Amino acid sequence: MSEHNQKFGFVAVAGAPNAGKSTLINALVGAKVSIVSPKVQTTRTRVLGIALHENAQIVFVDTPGIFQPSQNNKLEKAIVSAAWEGVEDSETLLLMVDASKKSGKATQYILDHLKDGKARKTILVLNKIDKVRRAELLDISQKLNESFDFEATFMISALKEDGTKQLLSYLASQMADEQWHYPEDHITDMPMRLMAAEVTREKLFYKLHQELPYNLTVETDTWENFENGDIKIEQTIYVTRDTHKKIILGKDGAMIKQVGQQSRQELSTFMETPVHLKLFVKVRENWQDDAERYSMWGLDPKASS
Ligand SMILES: Nc1nc2c(ncn2[C@@H]2O[C@H](COP(=O)(O)OP(=O)(O)OP(=O)(O)O)[C@@H](O)[C@H]2O)c(=O)[nH]1
Ligand SMILES: [Mg+2]
Repeated sequence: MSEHNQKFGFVAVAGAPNAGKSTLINALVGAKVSIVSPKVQTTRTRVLGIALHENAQIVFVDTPGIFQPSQNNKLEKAIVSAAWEGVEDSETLLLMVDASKKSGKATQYILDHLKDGKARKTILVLNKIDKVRRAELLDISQKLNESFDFEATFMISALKEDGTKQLLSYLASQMADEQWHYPEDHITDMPMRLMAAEVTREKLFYKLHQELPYNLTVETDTWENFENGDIKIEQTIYVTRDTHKKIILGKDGAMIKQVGQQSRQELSTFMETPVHLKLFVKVRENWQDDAERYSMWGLDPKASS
């Protein structure tokens, strides 16, 4: 690619929890860079996913879902604050809406904030159209467009990759004439140790229920590259209560074994080499108060919103 006709830009993706933001970014990048789960609040920090389309390099900023954090919950406040930062920094914003959801409260909350902020190109993306009737879709689109001045509206299914190509080529056409910021083969800026911890956290999200997924965190403690190419990774799952530890271990350690197998498989595929993964579970009642636990995600433990 000649450096003279390169295009480049950042595009933030924001919306209510579970709207499908991470699914969309993975589809546009063409690889899994951000973990996905059926539960809300899966993404905890800003994740960059870098996509190429013709002469354009587009850096997508995945953000945690925006919601009203509970008064005394430090982690929730830090997560939502990271999401707003992603939005504030962006020149172009995709506002993602789950069109199959009845209540648009979270979206309205975000729009009200956007109205007060700086001028930016905001594009409405109605997602999950595979679950919604067309008439309903047009109705949602009309209502949202009446309440906010969107640059464009797209109706897509991130999961089925329906309409995602059109969205990507539209965004590419909007990028400025600017040299690429990343090498051609870069798909994320996330450090591998964090990425590996995120993969394990995703597997736990699928297996665990109720409040448990939100009360745990995963960290990569050691990472060893062997001469034969194999990788050995040790990770600790921090939980807040002994009962949670028991659930994660499962009967005779069956649960943690399954989680370990699934995570190891995905990591081996991703890194194209055998991965040996060892998981530990530790109870640390107040990990949500440890500044150290936040720094690996680049989250601010003192965030106030
Ligand atoms: N039917 C359908 N499901 C979708 C679509 N896009 C995403 N999903 C599902 O919606 C759920 C949430 O997807 P995520 O990509 O994790 O959503 P998110 O907006 O990143 O969520 P948070 O990180 O928690 O804010 C997952 O179960 C996805 O498989 C879609 O187009 N159609
Ligand atoms: Mg997400």
